[in-house]
Amino acid sequence: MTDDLFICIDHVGYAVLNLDDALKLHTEVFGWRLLHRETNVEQGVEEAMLGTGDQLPQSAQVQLLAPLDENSTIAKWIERNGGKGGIQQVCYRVADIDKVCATLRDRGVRLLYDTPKIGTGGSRINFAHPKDSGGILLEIVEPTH
Ligand code: V0V
Repeated sequence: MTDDLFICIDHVGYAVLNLDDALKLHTEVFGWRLLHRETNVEQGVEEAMLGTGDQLPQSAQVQLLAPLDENSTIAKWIERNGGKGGIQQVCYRVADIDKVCATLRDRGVRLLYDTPKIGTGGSRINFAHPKDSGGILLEIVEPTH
């Protein structure tokens, strides 16, 4: 057991305009394998997780995030980015999200949610505000297994 806060980079999240088009590019051209796909209404996204293994969680996956509607945080991000997709977030994997969130709060980092929300595959997620993490939207995930 170490004192490390984070285990590894879990995934990098790409905002995309159309999930099927982006999937075609990232699987057929770049050769990633589609590991998981779901709609998360609370987060306003249709998402796909890409990796090299057969099941979650893989190290350093690629997550494609398409907006469900114009109110989605992803739609707002794309609009602010001149109507184009791009890297919207980086996600760090943790073993105990409640403990890590408490430590980050103690260190002055504002987290977006008081308690974690549900993310990919039933995982528990929270986000550090970009203003407190060097301008990068930082997601923290505790996978289900
Ligand atoms: C906004 N800002 C960003 C940013 N989004 N900076 C870096 N990366 C981003 N992705 C900056 C923006 O330019 C402003 O800077 C400032 O933050 C506040 O922006 P705002 O317009 O006032 O706020 P909003 O409405 O854009 O909201 C920003 C936040 C929002 C971060 C609060 O995007 C949010 O709630 N995100 C967390 C949820 C999320 O991203 N869900 C989709 C992924 P200036 O102009 O003031 O300097 S769902 C997911 O990852 C799942 C399901 C999963 O992994 O399992």
